[in-house]
Amino acid sequence: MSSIYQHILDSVSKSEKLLAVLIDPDKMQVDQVPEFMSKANQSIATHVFVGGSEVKEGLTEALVVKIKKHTNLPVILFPGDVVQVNDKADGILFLSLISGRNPDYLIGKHVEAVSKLKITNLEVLPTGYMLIENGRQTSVERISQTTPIKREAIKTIIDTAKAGELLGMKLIYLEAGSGATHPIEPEIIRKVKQELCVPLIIGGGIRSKQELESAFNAGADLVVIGTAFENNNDFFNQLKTGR
Ligand code: 1GP
Repeated sequence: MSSIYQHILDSVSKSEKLLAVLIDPDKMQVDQVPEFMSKANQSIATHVFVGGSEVKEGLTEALVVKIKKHTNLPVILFPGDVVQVNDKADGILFLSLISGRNPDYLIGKHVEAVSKLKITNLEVLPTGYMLIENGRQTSVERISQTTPIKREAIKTIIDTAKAGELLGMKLIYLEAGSGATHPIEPEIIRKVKQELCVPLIIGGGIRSKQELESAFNAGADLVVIGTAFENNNDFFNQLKTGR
């Protein structure tokens, strides 16, 4: 079986767009998983991301076990903290918050995670994670105690993304924040994509098929959506396979 990363690269080379459904263990109960995943399986979703900003120990693992029973999609941890690392998923976004200057989120938490990662078979995906200002404080900003990059600071956004790539990060993730009032602007996506060789992930505040397509058209290789699936039962119907 090809690796998660190789599959992403293959998709990018074929211009096939990818969609990750984000499940926050703090917001989804284990008994809601079968129905939710049945809808996800019939949609254009290609990945399941699992993670949240503040999740109690053990919740993520239990949820991942249940998700794996109900889908063949790759399940990737998107952890807000080391307690969310577990060996039941297929991979992990090993996120370095390169938009911020908090050493804990640049390298500290990663050092803490190593002893756990060494005893798992998780595919580790080194990811440059960048928080872009969205008009209000996001939980990533609050917990990491970092300042997002201003939307207007296009050069800083581009150079930060490129620095992440040059440091060897295999993915760059532009984040507006969960539940953001508006997604990352297509213009920012377009300009960052032009500079990057590695795949580009976009997430935060995408609530409609039109916004999803706009992100894809601007150059997003993989889009992450969480809140819209939590709040709008019909959203999966709009994203059914073949539509
Ligand atoms: C959050 O980018 C993800 O980390 C998804 O955001 O919940 O707004 O879709 P939403």
